[in-house]
Amino acid sequence: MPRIAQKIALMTALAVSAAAAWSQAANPPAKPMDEMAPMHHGTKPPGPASPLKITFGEQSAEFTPEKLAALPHTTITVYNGHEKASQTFSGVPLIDLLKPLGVNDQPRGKDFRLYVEAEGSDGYFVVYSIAEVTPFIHDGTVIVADTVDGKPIADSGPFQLVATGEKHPARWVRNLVAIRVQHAE
Ligand SMILES: Nc1nc2c(c(=O)[nH]1)N[C@H]1C(S)=C(S)[C@@H](COP(=O)(O)O)O[C@H]1N2
Ligand SMILES: [Mo]
Repeated sequence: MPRIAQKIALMTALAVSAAAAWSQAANPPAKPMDEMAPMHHGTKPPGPASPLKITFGEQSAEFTPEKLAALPHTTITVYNGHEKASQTFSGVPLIDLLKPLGVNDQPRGKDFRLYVEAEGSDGYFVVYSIAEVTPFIHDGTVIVADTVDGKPIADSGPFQLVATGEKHPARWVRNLVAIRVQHAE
């Protein structure tokens, strides 16, 4: 091989191995699922039971367990895909708590840009779209539950957000302390 061709071959080989090393560093091989940190769970220990605060713009309301218990309840029976068991929760439909703050329970047009953040005392929070929480649009039920199988929601209470139609209980926020209705930009 002429010297120039040898040089080009060597430089190409170096460049290829440098690129491989770079790609290895930038994209380390995926770890198996069970070695991954459970980043989807809250990090703080649950705080003391506090009232549930609901906000929509300037409007807000607070619910103690007694105040919520006095409102009309709905019962849903849901399958907990993690516990592999059916559970019956009773609680107040979320939309019934939002409506008095001015949230349209029959959304149209730009109303569909509203979404709900639901947060637990450990800081874990999830999002539901406004459409998902109103039976006017969605064939599902989202409640602020205060009992499960006829008993207060002990460790996960006093309130837990529970929804029908979920294959995993990831959006069932335990120790629910805040609901914020927000407008997507
Ligand atoms: N407050 C709070 N609620 C939460 C969580 C959390 O970390 N904090 N984790 C969620 C997730 S990801 C799941 S899978 C279930 C866990 O319920 P389990 O312990 O019965 O499986 O609760 C959900 N609700
Ligand atoms: Mo989860």
